[in-house]
Parts: sequence; C-alpha cells; structure tokens
Amino acid sequence: MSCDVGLYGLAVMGQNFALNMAEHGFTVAVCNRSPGKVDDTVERAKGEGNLPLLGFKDPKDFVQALKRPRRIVILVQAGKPVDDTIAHLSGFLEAGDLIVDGGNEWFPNSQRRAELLRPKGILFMGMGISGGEEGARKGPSLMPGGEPGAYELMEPIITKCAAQVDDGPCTFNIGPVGSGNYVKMVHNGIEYGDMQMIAETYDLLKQLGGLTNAELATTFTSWNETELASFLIEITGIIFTKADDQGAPGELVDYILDKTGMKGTGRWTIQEAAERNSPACVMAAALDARYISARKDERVAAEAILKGPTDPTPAVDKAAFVADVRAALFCSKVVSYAQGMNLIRSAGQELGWPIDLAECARIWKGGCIIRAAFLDDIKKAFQQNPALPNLLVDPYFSSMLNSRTAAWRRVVQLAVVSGIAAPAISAALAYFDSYRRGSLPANLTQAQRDFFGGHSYQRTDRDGVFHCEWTSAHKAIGNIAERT
Ligand code: NBP
Repeated sequence: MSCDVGLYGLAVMGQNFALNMAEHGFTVAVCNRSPGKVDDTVERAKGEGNLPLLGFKDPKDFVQALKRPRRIVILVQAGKPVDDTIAHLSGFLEAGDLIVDGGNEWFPNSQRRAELLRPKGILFMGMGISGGEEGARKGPSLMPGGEPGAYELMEPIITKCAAQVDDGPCTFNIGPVGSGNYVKMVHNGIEYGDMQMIAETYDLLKQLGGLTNAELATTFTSWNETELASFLIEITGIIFTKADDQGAPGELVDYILDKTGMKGTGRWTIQEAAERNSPACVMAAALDARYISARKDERVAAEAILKGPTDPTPAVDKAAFVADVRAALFCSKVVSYAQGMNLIRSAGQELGWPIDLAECARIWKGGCIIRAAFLDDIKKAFQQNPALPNLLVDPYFSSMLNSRTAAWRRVVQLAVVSGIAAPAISAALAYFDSYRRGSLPANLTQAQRDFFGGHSYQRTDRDGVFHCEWTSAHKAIGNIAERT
C-alpha cells in the first residue's frame, strides 16, 4: 500500500498531527527514532476510529511506503535532531520529494537545510504549527514557507487539516523557505505579549480592584463576549474556577509558583526586532517579565530591602476600574499586534518575502493560541490598505484607541502610583504616545551624538547635513554637505 504522506517524530505534536491527517482521509505512514511511539500511534489510530495510519520502525521502509513525489513532515525537537533526521531520511529520497519541518525552528536553519537539499532536487519547507496538542489533532494554524513547488505539493493536505474559519482554512502560502518559520516566531512573540498583558490585568484587578478568583472568572468570561474575545481570555476565565487538585483550600492558581518557563521563540522575536530596527516593546516587556519571574530568590530578598509607595493605595470604584482595565488591555493588544505585523513586514522587505499581512491575521483566527475576534478587524485593515504603515492609524483601530486612551492612562497612572508593575501595558502606552507625536525629544539625543561623536544632524528649517562645534573653544564648521 502506498501512503499519501509520512510523519516522522511522534511526540506530542507529531502523533496528533499524524492522526489529524489520517482523519482527513490521507493514508499516513509514521516513524520515530524510538519504536515505542510508533506502536502507541498505531494503537491510537485504531482506537480513534480505525484511521488509515501505518507504523514503520525502519526509516527506509517508512520512506519506501510513500507515493512519489514523497511528502514527509518532520516533527522532532528543533535544532540538531532536525539535521540528523534530514540526513538520515534524505539518503532514501529522490529528486522531487519534499521534506516539511513542522517544528519551531530558527528561520536561517531552514534556509540552510533548503540549500543543502537543493543540489539533490529535494524540496524543503519550514512550516510553523500553532495550537499545541489540541490544535495539532483538531486543526492548527499552519504557517508554511517553502521552495517553489513545495506548497502545491502540501496544499491538498494542509488546507484540509488546518483549522477552518469563516473565510477559509488557517493556512496560506506565506512565501520562500524561512518565511513560515518567521511568521510562527512572531506569532509566538505576540503570544508572550498577550499572556503578559493578561497577567498584568489580573494583578491590577486583584491588587487594586480587590477582585476574588470568582469575580476574576466572571470578569474574564464576560470579556470573552467583547472586543477582547480570544482563546487566552477564555482559558483565563476557566483557570480562576479550577479548585486545587491536591486538596488544598481555594483555587489551584493561587498555589502555582510565580516563575514562568520558556522555550526561546519569544527571545528570537526580540532579537529579530532589534535586527530589523522594528520596535517591539510589548513583546520585549513580556520577555523581561519572564526573566524577572525566574529570579524568585532574588525577588524575595529584594522585597525586604526595596520600598514601594508610602502613600495609601488609591481607592477605586470596582465596576469602573474593571471597565478601564478592559479598555487598557484592548489598546495594549492593538499596539502589540501592530508591532508584530510591522516586524513581519520589515523582515519581509529586507529578505525579499512579500508577505501578505491580511492573510497572516486571517490564519491566526483559528487553531492557534493567539486566536482572537479582533484578528478579523486586523485582516480587514490590511486588506483595505496593504501599505498601511501601522495598524494604529487604520480608521477602525485609531477610533477604537482614541476613545479608550483616557481609561488606558488612568490604569497606567494607578499602577504607577500604587507600585504595581504593568510593564507591557505601560510600554504599549509609551509607544502609542511616541508614535502619535510629530515631534519627539530625539533632537536632543541627536545633538548629544553630534557633540561627542560628530555624528551630524539634519535641521527642521533647511536641507542639508550639519555639524556644529558645541563649545566656545571650537569654531562652528557649518553645513557638511556644503563643505564636501
Ligand atoms: P519535542 O520537541 O519534545 O521532540 C521530541 C521528538 O524529537 C521525539 O519524537 C524524539 O524522538 C525526537 N528526537 C529527538 Br529529542 N532527538 C532526535 C534525533 N536526534 N533524531 C531523531 N529524532 C529525535 O516534540 P514536540 O513537543 O512534539 O514538538 C515538536 C516540534 O514542534 C518542536 O519543534 C516544537 O518546538 C514544536 N511545537 C511544539 C508544540 C507543543 O505544544 N509541544 C507546539 C507548537 C510547536 P524519541 O521519541 O526517539 O526521543
């Protein structure tokens, strides 16, 4: 029997994505380094409706079971395991076959692998998969970027296996190799930002608003019916209702240590934002918050040394405060997504990937962790104006922001005077206040650069490039352009 597609790597993601493909009618061959997982997957396929899935313990048999041109999805740990797997499998492949790496991979690694395989005529694709275990099984958001012809080979499978939303499957041909990994990386950075901003709203509502877990659950659940409707808001509402599972009184959330782990894709996003000169302060604040959270012992020691505000915490009207926090969260989210979209565009321009931002927003509407109602509005904004310089100046979003800035400011102000850190929400407001100003104090920064380094400056009142001797001991030397 010839199989339609192969899946190598049967941990959480691979096993579930293999079953997803089989459920959509594709005959799937599966293989894994440790043979036990092959048996587990075959058992699951039987148990979940006798799905068309065949297990192979020998990679050569696995490859030979596939119809040509062969399509193999790899879902092993990113980095060296992917190189090892490609080296192993490619020995059995022929020109025209395709390898798809579905892991969270650093995009230059995908580009390097594509180059390595090109002389053999083997196609390569890096495809970000979002949605975790459940998404992989029931329909993830798929972000493919591949060699010419690669998408066409995978299209019949991935358009069926991706999450389906009102305007189609949550996938599209993002562009060349690396672009799919890049979009997935930014997706993960946005995810960091969303999670941090929600954590900040929780802190503010609890510390300043005095909301109990029951009230927090009600608040987040009701927010899920508003412009904030999203997967992360929905699960947050549920988290506050979960009783402790070890028999301690109250809710589990109160017993979880305040240390956040991470696997590195958020850090890549910030490294890339710096590389592309693209502001990403919300995601950077979220990354910093994770680093600070990890230093639990230091924080506990510092608590006894460093003082917070001495003035009494201002009293708040609970209902009004909840409304303000909702507005602040929405505005901050808009800033974060604007920064993520701009980063994708900057990279796309520099790397020669003409990525469709409206389509990126659309494929995040379902299946993935950042799925949210307002992604439809983001899609529309970029559809109406693909050259939109910033989501903030889209007519819909600018009006949403402008009508909420007073609430946003009240929340940040209250956080500051109360000594409650809200780094992502505050950073978002600072970005908004910088971006909306035609004049910034950067004139002074540039003057300093010219003072100590002769870096020159432009003037507001005349053309040219200028340098000045800033102390009386030196003579002004005038317009550099005129001198040269
Ligand atoms: P893991 O990232 O935990 O990797 C485990 C798999 O890698 C196993 O199949 C293991 O084989 C295989 N493997 C390793 Br480790 N070293 C290998 C080697 N040298 N050669 C061959 N196989 C090797 O699996 P995962 O959590 O399913 O994630 C897979 C990819 O998807 C990763 O890139 C991950 O970042 C990404 N991702 C994960 C999630 C998630 O929620 N887990 C979500 C989105 C994306 P073995 O069984 O023989 O040890």
